[in-house]
Amino acid sequence: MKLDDLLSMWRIRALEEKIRDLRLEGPIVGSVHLANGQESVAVGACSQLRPQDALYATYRGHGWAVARGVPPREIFAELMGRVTGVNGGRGGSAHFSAPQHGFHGENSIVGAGAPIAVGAALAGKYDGSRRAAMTVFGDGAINQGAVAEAMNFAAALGLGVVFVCENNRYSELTPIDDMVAEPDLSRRASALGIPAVRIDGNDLAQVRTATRLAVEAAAAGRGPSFIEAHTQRIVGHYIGDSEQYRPAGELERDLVVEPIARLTRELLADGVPTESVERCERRAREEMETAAAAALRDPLADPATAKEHLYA
Ligand SMILES: Cc1ncc(C[n+]2csc(CCOP(=O)(O)OP(=O)(O)O)c2C)c(N)n1
Ligand SMILES: [Mg+2]
Repeated sequence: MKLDDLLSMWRIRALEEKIRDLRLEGPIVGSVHLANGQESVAVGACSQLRPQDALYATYRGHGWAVARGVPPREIFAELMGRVTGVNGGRGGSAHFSAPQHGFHGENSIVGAGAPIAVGAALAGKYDGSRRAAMTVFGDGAINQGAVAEAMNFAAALGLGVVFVCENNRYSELTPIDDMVAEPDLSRRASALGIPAVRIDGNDLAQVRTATRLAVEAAAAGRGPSFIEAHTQRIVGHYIGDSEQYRPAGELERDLVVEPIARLTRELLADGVPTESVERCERRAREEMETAAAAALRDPLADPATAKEHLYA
């Protein structure tokens, strides 16, 4: 079970490290945001979602898509503008979606997923699906008006929204202490009447428990929940970020507690053979190399179709 979790997190890490290489080598163009170090939040939260539940992610969403079951080959192809991409190469790194997997899209507008998830939960009330609509956003996004409005509306109408705030302590290059006076972000939700918890997002068990309770509440018609998951990104905000803003020693500390290092230590302490632990990384990297190589062989999307699927 714990080995499966390690493999799931390695799949995301390996996918994103391959994406980084392809971005630096050229086949991927444009702005790319990686979530190295935050994998446990995506893996733990998505493990509790049911097929009918809807997830709304951000530009830092590749791992959430993988955790929701979107095939890596289609993600690589999407980021490389290939016709076989999950959106035919139109969405790219920050804007792809796969509703057939309950992955209703990334979004580059900070905080914009929250009101959309509220709409999905409202629709779920009318269509009888009682879907949980999960929206994941960052500690910076919580200061967006749209997020506050979405939380209040969900609370007032008792809608089944699961608000997941990934608190990685930074909004782009700005540390959280420069943005808020109250470090406990969950109090924003409590103040609006939403049950809220703060958890260690590096601990898969805590992520699973908090999400299970939130999804159960949504499915039972008991309204929204808020989860503040403490985490860290161990790479830059975007590929190319020189990370000058990091205080000395911070990254070294984060590399000790980040979820893959943490679970690896736990497994070895439990007596799981080193070989079994190392096989997870090897297997994940092999899978991603194969998926990326296949996507690279696929044809580029035809520019003549660029205006298809556009609505204005
Ligand atoms: C409405 C809006 N304002 C500003 C930006 C520029 N921007 C892109 S990412 C980002 C940081 C958001 O930080 P956070 O919500 O903590 O998420 P993280 O990047 O840490 O995952 C900002 C300000 C944007 N994309 N959209
Ligand atoms: Mg952040």
